Amino acid sequence: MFNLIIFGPPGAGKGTQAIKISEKFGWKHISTGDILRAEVSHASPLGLKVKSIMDSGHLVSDELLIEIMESVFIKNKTAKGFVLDGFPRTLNQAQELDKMLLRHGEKLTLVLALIVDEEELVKRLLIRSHDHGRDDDTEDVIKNRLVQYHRHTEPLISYYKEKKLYQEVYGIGSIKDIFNQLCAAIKP
Ligand code: B4P
Repeated sequence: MFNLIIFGPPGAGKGTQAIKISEKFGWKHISTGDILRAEVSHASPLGLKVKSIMDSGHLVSDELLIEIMESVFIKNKTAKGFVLDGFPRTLNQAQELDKMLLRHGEKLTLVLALIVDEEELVKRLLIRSHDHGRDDDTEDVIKNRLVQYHRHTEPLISYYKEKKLYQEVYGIGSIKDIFNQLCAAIKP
């Protein structure tokens, strides 16, 4: 099983590229952002609990995310591979992911990080807010999402570098060129 993480700050293009990679290699795409947004749109008990957290740009609790991840993993255990998009976002999530994979006789294969400067990130998310009206794509919330990224998610870079799983791809340019660079780094 190929277990790939697409890593990067909000707006780096994780979702965009994760969909393309999962289609090309036939792997299961897991976007925690999409899972949470679906719960919000169905107004499920979980959705009602996380809506205000997401709308403010904060991170949803590790416990909830780890629980969601394990249940999706178990449901898709026959998959040839996973593309994790938006998870893990904290050191605790990363450690719990390692433990979960181990419990199922698996391990992480590769972490591919999209490198995009902050000015471009804000620009992209503001364009998306105009096109799709996502509740967390307003300027103030985008700023908070970037703060949360630097505070909680960026430390994962050294975590994965130490494990020799981490590789960077420059994330500015055409979606197709970035996709080709990501594919070149994946050796199933
Ligand atoms: P996510 O849904 O993961 O949101 P994201 O980081 O903003 O998206 P992404 O980087 O995938 O950007 P995209 O491809 O769409 O999370 C949303 C919220 O959910 C979080 O703030 C948090 O509250 C919660 N959450 C999710 N996971 C969590 C976890 N593990 N723990 C705790 N909380 C969690 O690209 C952005 C835009 O750029 C798009 O409009 C796209 O069209 C455009 N784009 C992409 N590539 C481009 C390119 N090469 N050039 C120009 N534009 C490009």
